[in-house]
Amino acid sequence: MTIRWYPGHMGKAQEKMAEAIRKIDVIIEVIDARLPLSSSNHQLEEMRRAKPCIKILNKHDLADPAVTKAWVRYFESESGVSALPLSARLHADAKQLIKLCQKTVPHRGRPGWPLRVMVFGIPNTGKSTLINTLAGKCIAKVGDKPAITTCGQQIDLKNGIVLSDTPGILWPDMSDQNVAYRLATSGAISASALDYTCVGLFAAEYMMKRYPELMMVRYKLSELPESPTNMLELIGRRLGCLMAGGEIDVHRAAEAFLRELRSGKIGRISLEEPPQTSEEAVSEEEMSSE
Ligand SMILES: Nc1nc2c(ncn2[C@@H]2O[C@H](COP(=O)(O)OP(=O)(O)OP(=O)(O)O)[C@@H](O)[C@H]2O)c(=O)[nH]1
Ligand SMILES: [Mg+2]
Repeated sequence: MTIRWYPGHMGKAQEKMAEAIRKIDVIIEVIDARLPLSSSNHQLEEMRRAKPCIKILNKHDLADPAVTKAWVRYFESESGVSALPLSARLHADAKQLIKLCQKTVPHRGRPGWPLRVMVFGIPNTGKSTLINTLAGKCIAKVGDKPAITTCGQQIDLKNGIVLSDTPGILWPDMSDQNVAYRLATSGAISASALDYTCVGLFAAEYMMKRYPELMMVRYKLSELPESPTNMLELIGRRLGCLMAGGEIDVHRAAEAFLRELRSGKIGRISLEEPPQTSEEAVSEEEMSSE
């Protein structure tokens, strides 16, 4: 099934943000640490007009730590970009971000000269959670489904920083369906725009290849089944997703599997790795020919 999801409020929000960015000093792009490139909005590059950008690899607590390290190196090689892995619910992590904002734009953050920060990102990456942690109170509505925030708001942190919360926006053209399926696996796409069985099969295939041990431990298997379909059936049996008559309900099994994967119950996982630089590719080739 082809995944497409671009509700009307996203286009309108993007137009407003492109205008509002003129009066912003630094952009925080909140991306998902488990799929940093697929969850980066490529439209931002044009919108940000060379303004500094801090990429927050959020939900760091759910991602594979070694892969996240490689992603930080990857993003920091871009001009005007810094990258910081964090968990938006942690106050200590939020403090680190405040310091980085102040270091990035040292000439602002004084009375009459607030440091103006826009928190930007695709749906469900944790923008509102981050704002609440930074503010030290619950100002922005948070929820475990995409498109919780549909219109922006400004928050004065009273420490020289003014934040703008924004609705999560995607892009109209989802021609790269691998990206769309990774987004759906992470929970960034509305359930109404996807088929759980298709996304569950995609995720099961990936997990069987990339994290076979985690799958075997979580679902108490001595070896992996032959196919992703068999995997979902096994998961359905383990989690009790049965129809009347005892047959496995694969749709419910896929939904339950995705819930476990998203919440970290299977383990810390990354859904993609940074593209290799040409130097890395050459050194790997040299090693394998030795
Ligand atoms: N494990 C984990 N969950 C997080 C983290 N940050 C946010 N979440 C959860 O992710 C879900 C989405 O968080 P929100 O803050 O509503 O995300 P958002 O980016 O504002 O979403 P939209 O408003 O829909 O664009 C919620 O269930 C949060 O509790 C984190 O660092 N780690
Ligand atoms: Mg929000």
